Amino acid sequence: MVGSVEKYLLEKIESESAIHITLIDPEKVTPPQASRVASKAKSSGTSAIMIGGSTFASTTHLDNVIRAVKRTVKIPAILFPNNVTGISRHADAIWFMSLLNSVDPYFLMGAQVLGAPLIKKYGLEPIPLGYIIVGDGGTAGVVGKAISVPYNKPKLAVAHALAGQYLGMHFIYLEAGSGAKKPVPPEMIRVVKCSIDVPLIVGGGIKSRRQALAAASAGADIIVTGNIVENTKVKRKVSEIIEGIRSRRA
Ligand code: 1GP
Repeated sequence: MVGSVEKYLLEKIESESAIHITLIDPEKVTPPQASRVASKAKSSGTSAIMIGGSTFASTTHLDNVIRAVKRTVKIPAILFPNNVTGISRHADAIWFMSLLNSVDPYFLMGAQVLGAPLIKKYGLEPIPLGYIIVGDGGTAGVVGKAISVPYNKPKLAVAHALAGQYLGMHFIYLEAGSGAKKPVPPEMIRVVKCSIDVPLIVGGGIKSRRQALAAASAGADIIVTGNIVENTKVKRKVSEIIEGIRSRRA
């Protein structure tokens, strides 16, 4: 079963080879700031807005941030939940994700069981996602109790990604952690991409045109950036990343 947001993402990937999604951490913005970021990111060519953060807990604020984003841009708003508190009725879809290398069953299936009835009640589109923490892993790795896949073990990343695909996940996400000093290495992206048949998302620490180009050239279908929109030069930074992604096709 493929919903309308997932269909939109797949069609965009098909027509553009690789796309960009902007991540907004609700903990770091007011609703008007989120609205400004979404508007600038959209005009720079981002394909969707993801909303979530590793340590976020206020559903009221989350609701307000998403409503502000939805009032401003027409591209999909997709939840990127760290927990059941990351669910809002105002979004278009939710990455229904399992942290595949967590040692805590809560992040593998516990939070999902608690959140599923709410997703049904709100009519949110769930998009099944296998989430894999690699390298440093940052706050997401600590909060999610992940045994991170080292950058020099790409075959381990492949094993996790394949397991996710075989369990039925529609997308695989290699996460270096927000603000990671070193983004996911192109070699790891390449071997994972060559082994799976579902779209590959890559994020964490991508800050430049060159890094975006390297990730897209290695096979990332979706590149997520969050940190770069946390300064005042949103439009310029997002445009630069998207130029990098697009120059892969040039
Ligand atoms: C984090 O992959 C995302 O979950 C984005 O990372 O904030 O480093 O861009 P950055």
